Amino acid sequence: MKIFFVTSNIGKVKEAKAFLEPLGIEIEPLKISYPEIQADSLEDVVKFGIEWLKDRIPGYFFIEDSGLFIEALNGFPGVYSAYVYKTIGLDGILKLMENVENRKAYFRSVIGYYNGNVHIFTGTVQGKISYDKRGTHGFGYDPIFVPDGYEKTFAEMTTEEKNAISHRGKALKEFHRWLKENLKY
Ligand code: ITT
Ligand code: NA
Repeated sequence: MKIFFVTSNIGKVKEAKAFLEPLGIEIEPLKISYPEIQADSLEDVVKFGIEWLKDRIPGYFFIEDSGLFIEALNGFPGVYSAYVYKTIGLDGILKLMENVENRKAYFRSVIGYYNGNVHIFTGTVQGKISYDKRGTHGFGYDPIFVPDGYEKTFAEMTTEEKNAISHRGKALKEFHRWLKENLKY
């Protein structure tokens, strides 16, 4: 089967393909920008995005909204992660975290799939903000995020290594389990 993944982020596409294509699900990226509302939750952003997109996409599709939540910053950048990444960036976050001992943070991913109805799948990974940028793989905040149980940042991991433990990998796993049960492909 083939499903559309509506996103402007090629890093997300790479991860979704690496995860789903070996399982027989073909991903067709679609770069259509949709309004991302200022909401309190990633779920609301996804649900609003689907409502806007559903009559504009010729087939089943999914979108994904994700964010980095830093404990010492009361969950910032959270739902503002994309905007913060483009503005103050990794250096800005490291600066805010200077002399902060509590490095705890988590990533969260919310996938919304539309097939006539909306289905939501989520994943979380706990970790820590590093003291400097490390690694060249991945995208976004990967060079400053060290998942619990590891010394490496996400940017020092291969796509497969990251997918095995990441927020997006977990959401994709739930999504795949649902597809398998419901579509019998
Ligand atoms: P879309 O078109 O799919 O919305 P986007 O890059 O705008 O792509 P989001 O709205 O979900 O993505 O914003 C999430 C922000 O968090 C964005 O700056 C990403 O770079 C970052 N991010 C999301 N997942 C990440 C991951 O796995 N590793 C590092 N940074 C991540
Ligand atoms: Na976005």
